[in-house]
Amino acid sequence: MVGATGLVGSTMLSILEQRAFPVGEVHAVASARSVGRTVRFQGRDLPVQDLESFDFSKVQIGLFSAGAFAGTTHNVTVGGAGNTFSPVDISIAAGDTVTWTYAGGAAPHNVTSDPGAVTAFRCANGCDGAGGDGTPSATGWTSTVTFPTAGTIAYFCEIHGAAGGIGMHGTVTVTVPVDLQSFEVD
Ligand SMILES: [Cu+2]
Repeated sequence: MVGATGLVGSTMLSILEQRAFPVGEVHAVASARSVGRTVRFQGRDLPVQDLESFDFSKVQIGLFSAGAFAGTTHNVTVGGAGNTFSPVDISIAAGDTVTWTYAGGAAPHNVTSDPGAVTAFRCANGCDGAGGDGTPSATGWTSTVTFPTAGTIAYFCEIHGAAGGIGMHGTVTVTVPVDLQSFEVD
């Protein structure tokens, strides 16, 4: 059971218990930050094992609750060297977040997703529709967006760029974690 300490993972374990699913051995697997915890199953405390080092060759059935993993934060510098984003293109895993930081200066900047983006945003001093204001600002700002869905999201600064990769622009490529895509058992 991968994601065993999350709400979905623990519920899946409860259902296996209730239905008396025939299992020889259950392994509770989660991200490294959950190692040291235990998960209760059929009256026993299962130690949580680290996903990174877990040997899947010893299991016959794998159940995944990938949403149980908290995302990683990726940083993009805004306007660090001219009217650019750095790095221009980043690849992240679904559920990760991107934080854009502008130190402030002469030029106002913001980040706006291209029309039709799978995850839409318009951010500077916070994000529109989320208690903030995405209007380009020359005063230093930091904004964070979470990307739950796989896809490529192009974005731009409304002052120095435009949709379609013009001028001051960047992309966020969101993929499902490779570890989960490639999992298979004998
Ligand atoms: Cu700009």
